[in-house]
Amino acid sequence: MKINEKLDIREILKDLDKYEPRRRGWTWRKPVENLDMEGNVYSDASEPLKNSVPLPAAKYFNNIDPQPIQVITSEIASGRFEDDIRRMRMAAWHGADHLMVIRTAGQSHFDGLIEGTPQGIGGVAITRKQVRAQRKALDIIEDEVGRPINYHSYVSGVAGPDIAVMFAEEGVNGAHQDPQYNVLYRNINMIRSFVDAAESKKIMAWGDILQIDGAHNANATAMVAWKVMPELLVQHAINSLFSVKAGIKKDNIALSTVPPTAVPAPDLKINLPYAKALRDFFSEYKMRAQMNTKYMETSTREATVTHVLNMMISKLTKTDIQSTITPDEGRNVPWHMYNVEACDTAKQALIGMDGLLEMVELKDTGFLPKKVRDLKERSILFFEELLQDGGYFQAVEDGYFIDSGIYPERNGDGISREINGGIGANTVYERDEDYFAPVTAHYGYNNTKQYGLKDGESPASLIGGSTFEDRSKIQYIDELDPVDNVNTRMAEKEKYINSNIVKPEVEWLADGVIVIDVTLPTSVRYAEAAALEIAKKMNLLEPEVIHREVLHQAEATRVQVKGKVDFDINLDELTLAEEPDILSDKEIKEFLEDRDIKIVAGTVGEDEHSVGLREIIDIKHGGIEKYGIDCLYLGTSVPITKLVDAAIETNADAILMSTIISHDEVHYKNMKKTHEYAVEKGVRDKFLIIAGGTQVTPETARKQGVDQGFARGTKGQHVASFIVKKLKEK
Ligand code: Z97
Repeated sequence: MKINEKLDIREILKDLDKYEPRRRGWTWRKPVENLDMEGNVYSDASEPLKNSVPLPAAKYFNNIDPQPIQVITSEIASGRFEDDIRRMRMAAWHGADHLMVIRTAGQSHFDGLIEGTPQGIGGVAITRKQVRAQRKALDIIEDEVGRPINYHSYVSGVAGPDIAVMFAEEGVNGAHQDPQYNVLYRNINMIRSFVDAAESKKIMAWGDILQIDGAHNANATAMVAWKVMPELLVQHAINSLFSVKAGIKKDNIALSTVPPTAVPAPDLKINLPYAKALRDFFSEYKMRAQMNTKYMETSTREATVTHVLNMMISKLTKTDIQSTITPDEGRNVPWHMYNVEACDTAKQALIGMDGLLEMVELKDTGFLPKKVRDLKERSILFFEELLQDGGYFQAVEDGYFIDSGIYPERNGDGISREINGGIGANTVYERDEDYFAPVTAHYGYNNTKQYGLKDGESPASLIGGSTFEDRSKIQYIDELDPVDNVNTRMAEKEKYINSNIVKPEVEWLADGVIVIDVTLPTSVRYAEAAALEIAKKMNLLEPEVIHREVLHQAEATRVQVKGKVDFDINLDELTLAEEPDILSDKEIKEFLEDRDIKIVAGTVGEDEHSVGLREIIDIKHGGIEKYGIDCLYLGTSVPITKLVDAAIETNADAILMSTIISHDEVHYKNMKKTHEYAVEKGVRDKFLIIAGGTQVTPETARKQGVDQGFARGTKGQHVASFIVKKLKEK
């Protein structure tokens, strides 16, 4: 794969029936002690990437891209897996190594594995084809960035064990699995859910799949999210220990933690003690932190601040996986740019807090430990009461969970499910005497001894291996739906695939969506209506307001509108602006290090506009002084003869002449005169003549005999690069 080429989705789909995942299991980042990047030493960094997109400010640091120690998650599931693959590549380049595929359709609603790749409504269902295509694409992407990428999805619903098997077969590396999720949020029968979970977890243990629980859903569902803190500890405990008993190693059990509140509440005062209590109780397990979607609105700014505050807590309590939720969750529009921004936010914040725990520590007296203890006590009492009252199933039936009172207070509004009710009720049967399950990973009794299985042998050996050992037994079904499948979807987009015809996109190739940002001097309701009218006048199709922000209720409102354009752009018909030919600061400095370079400079003719030239020179504005170039500034309205004579006298390497005034082409005439005077003096080859000004066209300047012309927007780096290049040529 060449880094400057697009992923060829058709190539990925080719021979998918023969694809085999190259590894099983979860991968953590590799820490590097005292990683040194350009003299910056990191305490909590992991191995750098082979290829990546560094943060914007990295250009001042020779483009270093330090990677934090935490795994970074991005959720990508726009509903079209072929486009999601492209976004996964973008996210990986921005530092994500845990890519989650979650469907808005609700996988739990399906009672079996689905074949083919139906797009579905508001999301795709999990299918073998889609999982295989994405894992195969991630193999390519992980080679490209030089770090393993964990692929993740969800094991839930009555098809949970089937999905777990498929995930183990297909090399899925992480999955949510928590029977409490089925029970509380999907009303699936609790007995069935726990039996299925035992089986699923056993399979996940075989597949070395990292498991994330579902406790965080209580934060998003509860009326008052912070009040469920004590029961969250209980939910985590139930699932974690269940997983251990089913055979998952603790290193592969991650708690799904979510800060229970957000600003305007006093964020850290509530969220930090909670995170600390979790860390104390579950010190042997991994923590995965995610933002609280309940408090996520459409403001990217607000979501970003919440994300950063949350990461401060992650850092203080040593979270292992940092998830990035984007404001998309607030408006339900997953877009490329928000995934990428959220990955960058995580990377920037975590690297920014590198070494924090070497400098500060959490206090062990006062408010924090008091709060931590209070939470722990409440959760223990919750658990004890649950046991006294007949155990977990009874407690759920009695509405213990997702109650809006902070335990021991109860408001009687918890979610209640009947022990014998819900989807899949009464579908659990005792195993028969001669029950026989010759499969590799199986929970409980499978009666293989009577068929001659010896201790330590895989039960599947009795049938020559199950699909885990013998992949030829896997049934791969490509597409069942002749209308809604990846081939028809791609055929519709043919014109845009690997072609020079482009159209804007936010989530799907050529979806045509763009966003306009409008500020109007009026109140919200009028601003909203006016913004839509503006979008229509701009010929945007299907305009829709996606964000509004009061700047002042009478003075102004900011509105974001999304809409579609229905035209294409042909890249072959574009004229590209000349690219400035610049060297990096490091290259310039290295070249100039042992050389004494001098320039003389002045505005010429009768031109008193000195600001532009001063900024090219001045160190404060990033001018050429910063590279150690000796600058002799002769002032304004300098005669050109004086400039040349000074250059001769000081043995300068270049003249920098500047003019803004351009009436009667005086700026070009002065360039010509300078060149000719230097020729007349026999010194033209002794120094460069560089001319700048707002009205200068480089090409026309060169025609006057000077070495180069620089126009509006020129920075010291451009001029220094030019000087260095010319000196190198010499
Ligand atoms: C996250 N943003 O990253 P269905 N099992 C568990 C879950 O938490 C979920 C499902 C299954 C969130 C993901 C919420 N979690 C969103 C423990 C979903 C999904 O496809 O909705 O039926 O199941 O954790």
